[in-house]
Parts: sequence; C-alpha cells; structure tokens
Amino acid sequence: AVYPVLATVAAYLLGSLSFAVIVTRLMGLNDPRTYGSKNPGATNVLRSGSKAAAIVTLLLDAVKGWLPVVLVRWFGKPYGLEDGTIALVGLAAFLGHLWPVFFRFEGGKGVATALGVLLGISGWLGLATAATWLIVAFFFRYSSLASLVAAVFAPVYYLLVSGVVWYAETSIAVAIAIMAMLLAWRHKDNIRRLIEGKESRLGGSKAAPA
Ligand code: NKO
Repeated sequence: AVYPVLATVAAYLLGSLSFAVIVTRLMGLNDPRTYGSKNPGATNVLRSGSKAAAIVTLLLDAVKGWLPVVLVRWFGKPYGLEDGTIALVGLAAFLGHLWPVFFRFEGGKGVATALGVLLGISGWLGLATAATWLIVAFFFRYSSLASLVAAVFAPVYYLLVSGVVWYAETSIAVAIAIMAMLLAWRHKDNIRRLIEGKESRLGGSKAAPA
C-alpha cells in the first residue's frame, strides 16, 4: 500500500520545518542556533527576549506533530490508514524535527513536536503530559528538566488513558516510547548541566545557579 508511505514521507517533511529558525528569521531576530543552548526550540528562542517568537515557535512546532496524526485519524480510514499509520506519521514528524532535511539534518530536541503528536493521539494524553511539564517547570524553573520528566510520564499516561478510555495500541505505545527515549538522548548536554548545576533557568534571571 502506497498511502502509509506517502503519509509518512509527508509527515517527515512537515516535521523538518524548523520553526524556531523560520519564525525568528521572519521576525528579524537572531538565529537561535547561534546563542544560548544553540537549540532551535521554543525555550531557546525565549532567550532571545521575544516571548511572542517563543510562543509562535512552540505552537507551530506542536502543530506539525499534531496535524499529520489527526489527519490520519480523521480521514485515513477510506485509504486504509489505521493505528499503525498514526504511530508512523507521529514518529516521522518527530524525527523530521530532530533531523530536518531542510536544515542539514541539524534539528531540535522534539519536545513541542512530541506534545503535538500526543495531543493528536488523545487530548487527555497531551493535556496530562503538558500539565506535568508545567508543574515541574513551575517548581524547578528548568525547561529541560520539565521536558525530561514529562517524557518519562508520557508512555505511562498513554497506557493509563488508553487502558481506561479505549485499548492500548502497541504501535502507538512503541512510537511514544521511542520519542521519549530520543528526546532524553537529545537532552544529554542539558542533563550534564543539570547535574553540574549549570543549567540556565527559565524566567530570564541571569543569577548564578544555586
Ligand atoms: O534550549 O536546551 P534548551 O534549554 O524548547 O531547551 C530544552 C527544552 C527544549 O524544548 C523546547 C520546547 C519547549 C516546549 C515547552 C512546552 C512543552 C509541554 C510539554 C510537552 C512534553 C512532551 C514530552 C513527550 C515525550 C514523548 O527541553
């Protein structure tokens, strides 16, 4: 069948749109790959001082994960696209963000895009994961730590939500687990900085880390 392949390639191309780079370029801001953590992501765009640019980056990076998933969910059936393709397109958009074909395969850490994928799979799953991120970010003021904790919980939430509301789909559970592991691996420098007490905090305080 050609449709699952086409959908997966399209999702990868969409995921390859590195909105941190695109949005800052359109707004005439500095390229996030040149300052802060050098990461093309909403958190690092925030370090440029533009909250608006950070929010737009977060929204668009999430939409590119959400859109392919809901398109397959809502309109895929007549084309023979089932849960396996939902898992594939979600993973493909995520992989596009990490290794974007349009940006020399140098992408981001996948947090916002994974959130979009989760929201596309289930609103409750996305909300629970986002709430986890918010709670950790609120209390600890580290975006990276919040992302890492949320990534640990996301597969658990999927099994809980799907166990209660419908049935767990193995392909989707595997896709979420792969995203969580790749996300954690992309945060290896953040993990080192967290351990060393050198990670930069949210909220713009330039104070030395405690
Ligand atoms: O620049 O290395 P940095 O400090 O910027 O950035 C670390 C950060 C990178 O991620 C981002 C995106 C920020 C998004 C914030 C809201 C996200 C809501 C929570 C979603 C968690 C999804 C995890 C799913 C795993 C499968 O971490």
